[in-house]
Amino acid sequence: MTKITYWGMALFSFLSFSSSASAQDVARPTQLGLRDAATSQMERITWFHDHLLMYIITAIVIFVTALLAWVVIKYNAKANPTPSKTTHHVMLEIAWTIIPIIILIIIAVPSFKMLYYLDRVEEPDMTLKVTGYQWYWGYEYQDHEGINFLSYLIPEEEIDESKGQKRLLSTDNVVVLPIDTNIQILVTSADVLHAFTLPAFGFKKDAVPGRTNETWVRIEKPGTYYGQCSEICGINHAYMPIEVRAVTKEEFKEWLIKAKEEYALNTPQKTYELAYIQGAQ
Ligand SMILES: [Cu+2]
Repeated sequence: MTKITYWGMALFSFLSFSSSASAQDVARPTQLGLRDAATSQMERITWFHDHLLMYIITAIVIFVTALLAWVVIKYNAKANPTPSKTTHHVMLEIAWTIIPIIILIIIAVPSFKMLYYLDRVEEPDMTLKVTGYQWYWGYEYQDHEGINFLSYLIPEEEIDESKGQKRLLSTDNVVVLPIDTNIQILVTSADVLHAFTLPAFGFKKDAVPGRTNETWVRIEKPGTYYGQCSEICGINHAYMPIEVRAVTKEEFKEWLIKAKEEYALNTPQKTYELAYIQGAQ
């Protein structure tokens, strides 16, 4: 095989691999960079990292490396036997104070804008309450007659790959959410600290007992997305994954009808943390 065909095939397999991975959010072997964004939040985070920070840090690294090389070559004891006695240089001191300040302002302005954007949404279309337990997640659809269920990891020996299930990531009860909807997400815990994390959605929120943390998402692409608890919470910390299926609004309505029957016997989960916070306000 010629070299050109080999590289052509490698490129082709890379391109087809990366495009097929967007429907299912799983980390890829040898992956570089962030996961494919599924929400407007993650798109902004990706832009901030890939198109702003990356250019700035690359320029700084090249500049500092070149400066060091220049000093090593030009001012070593052999090349420069009688060193200069200069200790102050006003212009240089002003420059190395002002330039870093300008760089920090260039980073800070879009960074703060994004933090406020990610923080909360004024009028959410629906609310999902997430509760962390040792070691599973509880979900409550507060606007949909309180549909609620618990979600456990599917054990490795029961994983059915023909159904697209993934080892250590698939759960028995999947969270279903509609796309193009502003979804408020309330995160709390019933026992110890957990963290609710979904890389493709661009959020990671601590689940704190007795406290309700808030975030929101607007999912743009239908698909299955996976996340994991991201706060060491005990022996089964690695075995409480999050599986979210994003569907169209019509499919979500259909799912609600089924879910109401399926989870009808579930009693409401402990909501005292939320009641406490609301009562205190
Ligand atoms: Cu946990």
